[in-house]
Amino acid sequence: MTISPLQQERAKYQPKLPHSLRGAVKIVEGEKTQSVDDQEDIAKLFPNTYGMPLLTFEAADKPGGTGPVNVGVILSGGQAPGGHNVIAGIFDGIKKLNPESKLYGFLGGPGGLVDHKYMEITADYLDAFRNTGGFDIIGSGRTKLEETDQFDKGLEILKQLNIKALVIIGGDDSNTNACVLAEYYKSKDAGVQVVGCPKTIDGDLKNEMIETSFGFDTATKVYSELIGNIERDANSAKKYWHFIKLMGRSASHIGLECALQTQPNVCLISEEVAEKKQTLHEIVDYIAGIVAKRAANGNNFGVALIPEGLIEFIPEMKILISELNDILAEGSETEAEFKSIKDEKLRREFVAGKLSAESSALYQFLPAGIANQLTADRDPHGNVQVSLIQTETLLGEMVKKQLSEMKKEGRFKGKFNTQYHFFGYEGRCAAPSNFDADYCYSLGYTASVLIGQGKTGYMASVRNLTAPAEQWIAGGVPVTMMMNMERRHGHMKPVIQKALVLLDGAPFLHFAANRNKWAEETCFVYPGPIQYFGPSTVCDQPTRTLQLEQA
Ligand code: FBP
Repeated sequence: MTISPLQQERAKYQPKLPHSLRGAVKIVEGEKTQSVDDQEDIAKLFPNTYGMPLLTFEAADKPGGTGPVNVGVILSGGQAPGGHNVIAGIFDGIKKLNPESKLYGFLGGPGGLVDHKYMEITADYLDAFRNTGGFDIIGSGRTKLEETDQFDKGLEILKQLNIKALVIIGGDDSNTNACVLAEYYKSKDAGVQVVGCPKTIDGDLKNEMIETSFGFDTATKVYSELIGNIERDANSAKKYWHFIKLMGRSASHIGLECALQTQPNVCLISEEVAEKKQTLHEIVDYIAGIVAKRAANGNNFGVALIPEGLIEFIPEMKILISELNDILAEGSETEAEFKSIKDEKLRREFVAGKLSAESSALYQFLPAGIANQLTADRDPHGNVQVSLIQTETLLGEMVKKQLSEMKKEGRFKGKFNTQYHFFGYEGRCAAPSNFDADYCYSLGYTASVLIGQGKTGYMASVRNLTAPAEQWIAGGVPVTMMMNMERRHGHMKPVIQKALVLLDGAPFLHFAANRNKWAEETCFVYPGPIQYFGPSTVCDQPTRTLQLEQA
């Protein structure tokens, strides 16, 4: 197989570990924990794994040997840079516990456990994946491990392979399910520990003990490089407004981090839109106002960042989408009537006539293409597929319409030409930055220590991340500590709280204090590509979000 020169050099990179993980490790037990909310309910649902103490690792004098331990690993959900290093950390960690230990990977995500699809990860096989992006070492998938018959099916193969511990690398939902699985196996005395690792480029799995999810650092650096390149192009040609949608299913952490790195003219934050109950009109007005102001200064160009999840945070759009879901519900009379109409304009008129007055007005205000999209793209449950809506085009087209009105009134005298982009998949499998390479390896290594100590229902935690890696604090957090009860599909369920952008947090406040200047002036910053070799000030910097949070 041909590998790039960078990959060849990168294969030699030895990820940095916290001091406490470099030799023998001692576990220090902290206070007993409580869930963030709904303590009584969560305690009842997790009688065996609730209330466990926080764990911190310290360097020990004597190594504590164990017998060989077989471990299984699963990659769950969307790809995030660094996943291969988590697996490398687990592998090296359990081999250190005992060289006879074995690591099995379940193939294609959680489904691999249920369907008994697995492979042994050997040293030779693993070596080619060290410090590389992607999840292709064993593949990933979005099957949800929720049902007891899935757990029982999984247990069959775990027993067959003599696996004593399972590491689930995933986001908030996958780690919630990992905890449910830990509780189930413990209640059955199945002899299988379950440990989680915090993954997602979206950055929305974080709290006091999990400072960031892995992959966020690399993905935002890749997007920021691309945004910086576009900013420079915009500033050179001075003839386009670029509307860039950025991945992040719901929270706007990615958009905010990229804005902090690149200082664009506009960056919308979904959480703020929801908090201020902004309408689509108001958002369009806001952007059009900035375009007009810049045009008045002779700057007919700019860059606007739009978070992927925005639509669902605009209260009136949420209502419209839910009404559309009802009108076009699978098998309903209205759906049949809608489908019998072939002409798109007539279809739109039909839908507008069925909506409430407010939603109908909003629906008719949308560009025709977007209105069509809202009734065309349905998921298997018949719901509008919000992630497929081209929000960047929606906003760009609406701003164009608004500016032509303003032109008639003499409030806009410039030009407005647009380019549209969506950055998401471009960043999910990038070669991990030094930060992610080190952080992921440390997380995997931490998981192996938790396994060696017989722990279950814990998530690997590595903190103090703005300090040099040797000062990072490794340990374990009981997953139940991060939980509360939320309504999901009509039922109250225990889940890990999703971390949205905090409007009183330092990263947002810094952005809010500067955005007007960035809007009117041209303050672009061009971060350039991720550097893997060179001065630490360039190669080892954590995200601006982490720096501001921990300043
Ligand atoms: P995870 O939450 O599983 O890490 O995935 C996040 C994400 O990358 C989102 O940013 C994006 O909306 C989604 O996955 C895309 O999913 P898919 O890979 O299924 O297209």
